[in-house]
Amino acid sequence: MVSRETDLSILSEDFAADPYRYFARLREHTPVHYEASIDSYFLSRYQDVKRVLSDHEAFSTETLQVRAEPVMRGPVLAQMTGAEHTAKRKIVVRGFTGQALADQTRAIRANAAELIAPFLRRGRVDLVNDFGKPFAVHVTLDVLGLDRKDWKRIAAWHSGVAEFITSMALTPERRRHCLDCAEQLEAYLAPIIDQRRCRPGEDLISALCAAEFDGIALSNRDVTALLINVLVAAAEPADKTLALLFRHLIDHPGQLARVRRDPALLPAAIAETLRYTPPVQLIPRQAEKDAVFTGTAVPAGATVFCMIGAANRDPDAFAAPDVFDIDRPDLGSARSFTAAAQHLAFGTGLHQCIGAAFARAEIETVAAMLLPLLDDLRYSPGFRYRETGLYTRGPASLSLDFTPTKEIARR
Ligand code: 2IO
Repeated sequence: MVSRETDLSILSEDFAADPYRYFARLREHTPVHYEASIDSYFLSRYQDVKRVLSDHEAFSTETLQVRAEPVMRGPVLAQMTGAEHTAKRKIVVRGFTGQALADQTRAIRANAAELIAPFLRRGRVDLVNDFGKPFAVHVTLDVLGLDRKDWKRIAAWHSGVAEFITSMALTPERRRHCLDCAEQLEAYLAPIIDQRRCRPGEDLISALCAAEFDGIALSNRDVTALLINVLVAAAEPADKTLALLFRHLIDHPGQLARVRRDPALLPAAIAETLRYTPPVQLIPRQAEKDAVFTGTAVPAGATVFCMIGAANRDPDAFAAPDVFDIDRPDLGSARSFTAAAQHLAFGTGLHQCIGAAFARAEIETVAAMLLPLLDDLRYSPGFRYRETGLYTRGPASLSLDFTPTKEIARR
């Protein structure tokens, strides 16, 4: 199979405008697509992506040393293996399950109510920029026990960190900017970490400070890296997922009507949104030894990108993959937020997303709150839908008009 000769570049403007147009071609003709300018291989078939993510020995997360560590100011969970990974992952999981998750659900509701209120009478909201982005950051700050009044500064730093992780090529100026953001975020967190060590609370920062690995407390560097890791991972994909869910439901009025009538269908609608348009489109790995995929060799040491969007549309894994269908039997929505998920939006294997249950609770809670408030949902006149991003991808904006429900009009 010829894999190096192709006129398609994943780094081109055409691809960025609508990657979904190219996924079938990639899967069929160049399932191992080599991108020379960044010396990386892109895998688009479901089975190949699944294999790379499942075999963490043959395909390591070594890539994160250059892609994440400089802005995380230390090692992130996905970089770790063995006993260290198990122990530290457990600590973070505890911060996102059980009582912690119940408290977070309350914070999700409070933030959603507060942030949507100013838009209700107007009958118009940009679900990404007016609501989704501040909502995602507010919720994350509550989870970490950080002060919401600092959200704009933190959001700006977090964007710089996310840009570093998700860029294919950075100019020296952008690189400097991203590293600056990371340094400022680290400096902001340092006194807070010290303070939680002295006076612990119920938040995740205190839990990380109190935790031990091998009988030794986590260092400030470790705590900082895990905090920035959680901040980026929780905030970056959330507004995208929410906006994509609303987009698909508006485009499928029958399914929207059913979800309105029966909010118990929301988890299936969210899972199908994640399959159909995963907000995290790429997951990088490093081949630890020579590998072969459908006849194409990938050398040891190579960077391999798993194309989650393409894998989730593979007809070998999902029937009629290009149709948005909350009833699809092959989705198994009950397990779509667990290790048994068939879609790959949360990755799979050892490093599968630790925040999947939290993400579900967050999007389900906010969607269940918003839908009854926003009647007769439609795109604002003249609105042009546009998605951006190669690594993480979502709507640039989603301007919606709605009829305020009678109850709101009376307020
Ligand atoms: C933050 C890409 C937003 C993660 C990453 C360095 C590690 C890991 C992911 C997701 C989403 C981010 N990778 N979250 O793909 O923690």
